[in-house]
Amino acid sequence: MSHPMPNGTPLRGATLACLIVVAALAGSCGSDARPGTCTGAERCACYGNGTCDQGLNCLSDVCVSPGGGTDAAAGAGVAGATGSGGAAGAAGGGAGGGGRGGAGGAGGVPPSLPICAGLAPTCGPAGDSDCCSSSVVPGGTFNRGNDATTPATVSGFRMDTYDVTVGRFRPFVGAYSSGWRPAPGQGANPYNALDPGWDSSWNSSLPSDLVSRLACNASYQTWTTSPAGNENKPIVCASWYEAFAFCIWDGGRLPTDAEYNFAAAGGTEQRVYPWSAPPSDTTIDGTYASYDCIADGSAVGACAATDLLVVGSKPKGNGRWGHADLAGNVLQWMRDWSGPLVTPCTDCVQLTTTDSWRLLRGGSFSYNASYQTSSFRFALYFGYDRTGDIGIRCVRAP
Ligand SMILES: [Ca+2]
Repeated sequence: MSHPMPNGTPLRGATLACLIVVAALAGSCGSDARPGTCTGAERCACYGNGTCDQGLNCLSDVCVSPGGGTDAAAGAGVAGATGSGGAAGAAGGGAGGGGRGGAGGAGGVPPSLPICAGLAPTCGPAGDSDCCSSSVVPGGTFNRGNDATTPATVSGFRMDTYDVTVGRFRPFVGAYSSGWRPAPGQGANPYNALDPGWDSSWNSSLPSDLVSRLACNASYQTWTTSPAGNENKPIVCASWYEAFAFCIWDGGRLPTDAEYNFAAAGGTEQRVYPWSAPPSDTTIDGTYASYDCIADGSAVGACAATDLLVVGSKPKGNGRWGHADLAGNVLQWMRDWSGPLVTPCTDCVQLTTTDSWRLLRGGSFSYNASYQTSSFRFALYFGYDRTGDIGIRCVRAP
């Protein structure tokens, strides 16, 4: 598989200052609200034994609704509370076909956790883990690219454990095909006041024939019109717009370059690879990640669809906070444009571009070891934005 070379735009001085938004996270559940009043929308903490009230499920230590109906109601309720629901919100709730459709209503604050409603826990090396699990990445200050000249501070966030699977993408395709679209402003980074979130002008870049677009590469595409053998593989061939739309529909957003770098580097540990222990250790082989097209046991560079593995196949290569496949298997779209690093950086994101290159991170099954480091950044020119080794990973409120 070939790609244009990573964008070589050199670093340059600060052009954009980032602001910190000290915003109360919507729906946080005060301790006095427990027990007995958690509806699934407040992100109440689970009890110490991993249980919740009222039939809610404990997902990543937070109580969430097990069903779509409750979440749809919760999403509508939050939208109403903000006073900014509207026609698009009605469209989101009506077309979404369940909780996440409701969550997508305009003006509403999406639930902060992915909810695998109706999806069996089939991910991970044993095929029994929640495909929508996520874990908190605590905030901190670290050096982007393991370079002391480019520090950044990120606030705590939650990142999905796995790349978005075909099975997880399937209900999104259903909602999308029924007309669901992101509402303006959704998916904004709550910590960055400059991030406007979804731009309504981007709707024109969401194709009406999404399903046919997902067949972008006869060898590597993973989407199937009905569930076949790929449900636990990463969805590939989605454009940046579709990736962002999915994350919004799922109650999250795309990660910033700094956030993904932070997670892959183990924050202040400044790991060379996501699994490096000690952090300076440069060990990489096929037990840590799918790269160099060796995952199927072939010779280096003998690329085949069998190198694109189900998510979480290499737990030995998990990152500091349990995230799978932060390097290798598929690349992931970042929220940022490529170009100069934003400096200084506090919850920063590159929101402007002069060359229309979008940023990706994470290496892929086809790239060699040097592309799997936590420092590696990659970019694609818009218009060349669907490949068989680009996937999706979402982040969300902690
Ligand atoms: Ca191979």
